[in-house]
Amino acid sequence: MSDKPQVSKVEKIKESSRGLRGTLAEELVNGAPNFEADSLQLLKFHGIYQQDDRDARNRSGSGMEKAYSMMIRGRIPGGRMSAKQYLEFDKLADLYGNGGLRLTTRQSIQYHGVLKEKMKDLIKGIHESMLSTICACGDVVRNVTQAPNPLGDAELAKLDEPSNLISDHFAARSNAYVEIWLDGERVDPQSEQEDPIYGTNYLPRKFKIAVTRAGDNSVDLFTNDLALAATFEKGEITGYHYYVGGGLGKNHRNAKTYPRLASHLGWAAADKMIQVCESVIAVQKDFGDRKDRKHARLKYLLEDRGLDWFRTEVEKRTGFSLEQKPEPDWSFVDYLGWHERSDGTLSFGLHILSGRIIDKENEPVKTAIREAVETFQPEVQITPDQDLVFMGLPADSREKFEAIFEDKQLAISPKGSVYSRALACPALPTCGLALAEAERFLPDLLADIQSSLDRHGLSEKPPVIRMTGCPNGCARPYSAELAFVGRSAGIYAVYVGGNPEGTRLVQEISDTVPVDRLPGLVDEMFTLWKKEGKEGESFGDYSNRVGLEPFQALIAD
Ligand code: SRM
Ligand code: SF4
Repeated sequence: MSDKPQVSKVEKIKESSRGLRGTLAEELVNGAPNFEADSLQLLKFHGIYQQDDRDARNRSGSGMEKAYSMMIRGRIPGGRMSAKQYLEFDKLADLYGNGGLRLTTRQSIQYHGVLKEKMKDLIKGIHESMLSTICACGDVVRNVTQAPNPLGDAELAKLDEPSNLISDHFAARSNAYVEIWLDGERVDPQSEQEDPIYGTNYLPRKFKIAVTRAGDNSVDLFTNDLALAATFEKGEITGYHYYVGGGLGKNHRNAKTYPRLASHLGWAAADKMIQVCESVIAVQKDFGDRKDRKHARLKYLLEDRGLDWFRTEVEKRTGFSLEQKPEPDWSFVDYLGWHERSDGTLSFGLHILSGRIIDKENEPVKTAIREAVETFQPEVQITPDQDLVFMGLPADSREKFEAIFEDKQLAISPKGSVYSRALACPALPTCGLALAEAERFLPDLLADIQSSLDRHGLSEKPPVIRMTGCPNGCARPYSAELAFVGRSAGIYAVYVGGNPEGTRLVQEISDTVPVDRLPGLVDEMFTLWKKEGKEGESFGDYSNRVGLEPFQALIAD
């Protein structure tokens, strides 16, 4: 008989957690700076990761205590916030975090550096702003992403409702969150009704949902477990195309783990939306791998059993067939800069490199954004590219808005063409899984890449560049045109061949490129693209057409 456990350790922790309670309430007040190992798994369901400052760890060497703090992530469907909510989030960062906000690739906001004793006040503050952190992490449906709507497009505005509905419907129902963080009345877990969606073991792994309009890929929908692409008639949503089984995480040199783009499941009428979502999630809940967390995402179920099997299982649960309509064509929609909205007001899409909103010496970005929000009281929307769109600015506000930034010597536009769509994950020093730098190294790398583009006369068609500190793929490197993924300190895997629309995966050139070699390598790749690229051909399309060999030869030289 095999002595292998039937389910992973995390499964047992969830199962015995009494509705995500565990010993969190007790540990919260035990005076220690950190939580116990099992509790770290449960904290995620409440939107919290325990971290320690990796720089401090390096400085201290072995033997010294880790500098623990928490990362706390909001649940903000579609990244939509009122001015009041944004200002509350801004204030909470100063009161309880490290003074900064970090916009994420799923249109949320993270606080870093929150000490254990401040967590409760922070979460209460978020709750008072009518948002929460529930299910922002954990084996549940995470923050729902949604196509940004800078123009006040009436159809895109119709997506607010399904996004909110999905977000609410798939939030865990346990009273634990209210009890632990909001001083709510304690309920006996035994008397609590079992979660109708998640039961007691929740999902096998995290589950990500995106909502967009058919054709608008500003949400990178193919990287989601489940994506809904709305079709419209006379301004009303008629139904959704469903895509399933996208996901990016992999491990270096482990062929059993891989990124995968979502497959088209079919189309169903709008009134069937929750039924289809519930059915897709139920199939993953019933059949997803609960033994091996590296094989537990929906994408592996799709690969192992096939799309037809999956569709049959979904249809068994819905009781109707999904229509096989032709798929939409996809494009990326740019929302940066000034735009006139349908109601005559303006929107401004502010590029924020790696989504980091923090005041630095001579760069008071957080203060400037706060001042702009206080002055104009706009609604804001965080984008899946870690940027911030201000919406509903008065038609005559442009000069005054720009002056807020100019007075502080802050650029209002991206530094160069390659910056607008470039992404990096936080990596060091906060991310416990980081193998190499990403966000902190991106500015230097982009400066080099921009000057290469300028030198070659290619700055009009900059590639989509993304960088991560490990292969988990948080800044979506595998759907970029050119990507750098940390392998170990100072060593990166380099990928090419995606496309600007985000509908194709990259391929790896090499996974042992030293960081100092990156700028030169990119410049040599651009030399080939300039020489051999067809008229108007993007870097991603060019590199996909010619294959890996010419690029690998550059490394071998
Ligand atoms: Fe992520 C884990 C940051 C979007 C795939 N991700 C982490 C953790 C929590 C590290 C950890 O587990 O200890 C990172 C915290 C770093 C820090 O210090 O803040 C982290 N992920 C992020 C964010 C903040 C990156 C960013 O630059 O914005 C994004 C937060 C999104 C949100 O608001 O919910 C973020 N992560 C993503 C995405 C992109 C997406 O969802 O659109 C992916 C790839 C898509 C996917 O899920 O496949 C992604 N994160 C992962 C994985 C690999 C999952 C896998 O299936 O293998 C991990 C590790 C894990 O789950 O074991 C991970
Ligand atoms: Fe951390 Fe890796 Fe995600 Fe970057 S990609 S935030 S290093 S888990």
